[in-house]
Amino acid sequence: MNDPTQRISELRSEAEAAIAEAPDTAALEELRVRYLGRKAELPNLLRGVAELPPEQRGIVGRTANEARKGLEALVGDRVAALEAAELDARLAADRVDVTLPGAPPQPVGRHHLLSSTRREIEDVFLGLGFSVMEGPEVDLVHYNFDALNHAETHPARNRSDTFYVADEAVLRTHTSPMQVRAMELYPPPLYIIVPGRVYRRDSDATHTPQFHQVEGLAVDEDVTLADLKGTLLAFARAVFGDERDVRLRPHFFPFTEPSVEVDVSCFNCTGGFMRDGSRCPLCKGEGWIEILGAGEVDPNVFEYVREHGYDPDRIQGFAFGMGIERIAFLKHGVPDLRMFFENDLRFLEQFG
Ligand code: 2U9
Repeated sequence: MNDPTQRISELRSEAEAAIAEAPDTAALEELRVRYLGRKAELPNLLRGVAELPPEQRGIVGRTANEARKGLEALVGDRVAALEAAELDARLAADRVDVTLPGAPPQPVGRHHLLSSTRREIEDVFLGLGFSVMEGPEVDLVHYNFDALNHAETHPARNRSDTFYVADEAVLRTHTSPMQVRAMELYPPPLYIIVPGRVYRRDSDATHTPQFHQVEGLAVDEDVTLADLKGTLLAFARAVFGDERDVRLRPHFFPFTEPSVEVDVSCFNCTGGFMRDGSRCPLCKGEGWIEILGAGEVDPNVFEYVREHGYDPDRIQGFAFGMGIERIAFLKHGVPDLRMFFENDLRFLEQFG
């Protein structure tokens, strides 16, 4: 019969060569099963030692045992070496240099110029003690026109000027309906501003069918036109610069009496003229720029909310309204109102 010790040394050399060459721990595990596993030849030989002739048992048993132990040790060493190499490779690949500067900030969005202007206006009036309220964009004719003292014949009531969604409901043409609602909700004193989207059937270079307003309302026992002027002067200086002045010109609005248009002194020139003596293109040589409308709240408006604590013989107030587009347009020199709504990034990215 063939010599088992011969076969054992063949197996041992074959296994040693394969183990030394194993590329990774998975391959090594396969080799371990192939040479040392339950069904492998070497362990089988060991198990069959008892059936060998007695003179062979000692030498075959010893050789096989040595081979098994040697291979097991070899596999163990190789596993440790491969694991160390794999760890080194992972560490090299994952290496982070903590002394490098952090990742540069990713570009994030910014506020639209109309949003940042609205917030800027809100901040000014919050600082003056006003609260900010918002209202519905679809409102009743009662709140949009009737309660704001618009005559039955007022042209803004026409379907050619205003978007009606039903006989008695419109897309609000100003944010004023919310001021009436606010008076129904809260008794005087009331100091609020109402920013929001409004709608008018108008479309050209200086009018868009949807635009934004901030309207203000202050009602107390003794708020006068002088308080209105002081409030709007503080606003004009906060938005257009400390050097500004304001002037009031008589005007007409259905909901205020007296009514005024408010101008701010031009921030592009001196008295209407540029340094080189030419006429200022912004104020057209006037020295003043119209920024908003205002007035003392008409007592007729208070009659609609008298039962909520607004007795026109006891209280009075001022109101004002401005277009956010107009404020942004003047402050930043935007050449065309439509640019606010075209969503051209070349325009939008210049702000915020
Ligand atoms: C109540 C009473 C009075 C709000 C006012 C104006 C004058 C005004 C325009 C400015 C430019 C509209 O956006 S615009 O076209 N607004 O001139 N708004 S007084 O008066 C009110 C509001 C609510 C209860």
